Amino acid sequence: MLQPGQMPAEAGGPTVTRIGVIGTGVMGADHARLLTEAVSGARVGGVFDVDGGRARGVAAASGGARVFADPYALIVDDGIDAVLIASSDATHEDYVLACVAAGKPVLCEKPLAPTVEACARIVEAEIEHGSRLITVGFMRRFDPGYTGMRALLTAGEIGAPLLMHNVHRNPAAVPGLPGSALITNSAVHELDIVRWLFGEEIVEVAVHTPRPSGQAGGTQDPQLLVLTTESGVLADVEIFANARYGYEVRCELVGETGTVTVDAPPPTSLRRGGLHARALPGDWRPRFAEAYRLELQDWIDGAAGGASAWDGFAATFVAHACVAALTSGDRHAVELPPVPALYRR
Ligand code: ISE
Repeated sequence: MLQPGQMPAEAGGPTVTRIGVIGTGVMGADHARLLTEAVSGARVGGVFDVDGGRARGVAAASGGARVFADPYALIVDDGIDAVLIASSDATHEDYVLACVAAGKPVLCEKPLAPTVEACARIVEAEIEHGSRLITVGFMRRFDPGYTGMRALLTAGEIGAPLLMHNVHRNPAAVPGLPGSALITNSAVHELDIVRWLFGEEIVEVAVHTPRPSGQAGGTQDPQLLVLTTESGVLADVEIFANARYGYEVRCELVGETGTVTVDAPPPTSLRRGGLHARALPGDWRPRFAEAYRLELQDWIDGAAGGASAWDGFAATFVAHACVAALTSGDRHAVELPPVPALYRR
């Protein structure tokens, strides 16, 4: 039975894991490019997309990978050792369950699934299988800024943590997007990072809303989430999906004796005409390029540093508590079920 540290490899040749990529849109294409150009020990073995032309384009760019007409055929194919799922969120559950049934390691883009019930079914299937096959694509866990912050916190450099201020901005979202999507699609990263950074659960959430931006096309945007952890750390998250000026993610952790800041300043900046300017990316791919690369390499190496199915369940569970808090305007207690034995560290 496969363990996270035992990625299968092509028989007889060099150790190369053949990855089947399901979903070749923005994220799937980017993952396929990284697997081809920037990750060692792997290659794209096959691709599937509902848009056949898009799949063929990514297959050609990946050195001639096979194009599958059926995602389930890709999953069970003997020429595919492990599967990367980057299709639409609603399809994740079926594909992940099929990977578990086939006993193949799977990296599923976040969210693991859109509902708490679907995430619970996935966790149950993995427990039934008896060993861990699922990794969830919370790539910030590999971002050098966040890993540096965690290392300083763990080393005691800033004393006990008290507060964390997070900023998460996108230039533009689809007009008419429900306010809940800002939480389930974007802030879910901070929900994961808070659990990972402090190594404890979020026990209470509240969502505050200013008047919506006139640029947001009717969406409740921005929002301010306030998360309370088990030990009493408060983390606030500004989530602003129509900030217009660019993509930006940064945060500051405040401890009893110091603070740690995560930002991603490009190495080049311009001073001219009384201004000091630096470029901002248009979306998350350049900002988290190194995090995506390290995440994939960790997965291919079987190092198991990524988020587990339980982490995916927990993030969706807390996200839905935030959505309830957004709707009611009240604070919501978050009571996660006990961690199953398979996921205990
Ligand atoms: C997007 O779906 C992502 O996952 C990005 O990492 C996040 O920063 C962005 O807000 C989401 O829309």
